[in-house]
Amino acid sequence: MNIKNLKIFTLAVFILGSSWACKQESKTVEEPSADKKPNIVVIYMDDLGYGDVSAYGATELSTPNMDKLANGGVRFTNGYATSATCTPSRYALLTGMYPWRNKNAKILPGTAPLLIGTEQLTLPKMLKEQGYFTGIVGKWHLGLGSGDVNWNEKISPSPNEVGFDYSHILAATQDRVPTVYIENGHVVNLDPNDPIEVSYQKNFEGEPTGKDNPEMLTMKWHHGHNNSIVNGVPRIGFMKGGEAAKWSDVDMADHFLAKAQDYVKQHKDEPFFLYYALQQPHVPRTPHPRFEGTSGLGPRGDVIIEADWCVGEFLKTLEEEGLMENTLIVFSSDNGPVLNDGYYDDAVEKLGDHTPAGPLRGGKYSLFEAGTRVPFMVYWKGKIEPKVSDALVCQVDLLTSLADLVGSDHKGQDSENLLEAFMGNSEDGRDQLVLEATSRTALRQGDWIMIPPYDGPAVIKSVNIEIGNSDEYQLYNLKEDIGQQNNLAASNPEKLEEMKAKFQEIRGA
Ligand code: NG6
Ligand code: CA
Repeated sequence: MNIKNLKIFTLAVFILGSSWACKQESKTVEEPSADKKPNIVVIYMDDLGYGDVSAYGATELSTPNMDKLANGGVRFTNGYATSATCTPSRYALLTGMYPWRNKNAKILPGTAPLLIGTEQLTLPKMLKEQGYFTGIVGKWHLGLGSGDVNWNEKISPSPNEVGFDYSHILAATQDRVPTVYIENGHVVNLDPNDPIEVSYQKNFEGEPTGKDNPEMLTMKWHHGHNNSIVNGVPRIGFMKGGEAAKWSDVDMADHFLAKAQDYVKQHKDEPFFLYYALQQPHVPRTPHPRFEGTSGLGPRGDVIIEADWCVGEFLKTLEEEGLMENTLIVFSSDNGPVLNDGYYDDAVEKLGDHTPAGPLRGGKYSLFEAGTRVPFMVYWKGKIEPKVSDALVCQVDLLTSLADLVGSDHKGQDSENLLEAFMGNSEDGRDQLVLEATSRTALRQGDWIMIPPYDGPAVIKSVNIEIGNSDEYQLYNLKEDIGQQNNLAASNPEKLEEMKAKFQEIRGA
């Protein structure tokens, strides 16, 4: 090869080489985006009932944005929280484990230690392992620290120690102290010269309370809720200091929405998981003034309209960022509805024809259906075909199902792989499900539910909800009797025995 030929040869090699490199490059750019893992968002409501969403039959209020998810995705008619109260449902959602396995999984005070062990498998940990950035914005209510939290220092362990890269939360509930936001373990806007103290045992000297200072209240308490007063609202628990850090109740929805939107914008280039846990329509119901009176149903209706608006704004952000086709969205609620949950807020008086539980019996705190059967939909633009599914699914199943989706082998202890049902490809859900309400449990199996006898009042008078207690076994066929009016325990002893045996097998003696 002479010099000239060598030059031509070198040039040819260079051109071929670089076009090959180019192909390689375009391949390496293309491939990850072809199997790019979908973003996952869980939008979780607090106390939203089966009948509170228009796509689930509500006629007295309209929830167009929730409906968009329900009517554009899989809308489950048999979708359950594990529990009829907040803490246990959230525990199950995040750990894939039945909450009754953990005796502390009950409604927690704001000072409770972290309920999830830092060594435990969690949904965000599983996703983190698969390369996801993970975040929570909103209500936590799973405890913080290891007991005796000093709110003026870094709070640990917190969501950040159980799988979340980012957290911006309220510690417990909107009606419990401390009434401050906590970001990555630090109270937001805390003035070190005005330290926060919190107690669920006794008041701090000289501090006003709902009980002793009714003249300071803008919202009256009905039962409980008569300790420290923040923004005119009497709360559960006592708090002192932290003036600059206290949240504004009417701005809470906007506050969490903005954090959720920022989170999406910041992490749009990596697969992300967001647990967006709204506070509505839990008490105290404090709609922003622009939503006041919008439902005609009083503050409970107004905050549902407000929450629906938040969902709409959040979806807009996903759309604007071009993320809709690559984001799977799960929408649900932690437990069923309650009207008067401790404040005089017109929820009962202005209810009109609205039926928060839809056709279901009971409500929050109840072993009857309305306690745990909740709005539940899965939406993924372009990937999931709209459909209504009767498959029996539970929030506890999300961990194992989403693990399958993202290529992880992890399985939650009680979490079934129902990915095909969640994607709308199959009507096969669970065979059975143990439901929990204030530490009592019942068994759903196929179309049937068996509620064992429990002591205690049939109705919690303060909230006016039938909670499922009876001296007798109760057995209902939910397909024929969704309102649980006909107890078939006496007329169908075989089914009853079969279910008692199954229940015992799962729950232990
Ligand atoms: C109850 C509260 C109720 C609500 C509930 C927790 C009283 C009398 N009632 O103890 O208002 O805060 O706890 O709700 O204090 S949950 O949705 O977070 O489980
Ligand atoms: Ca709740």
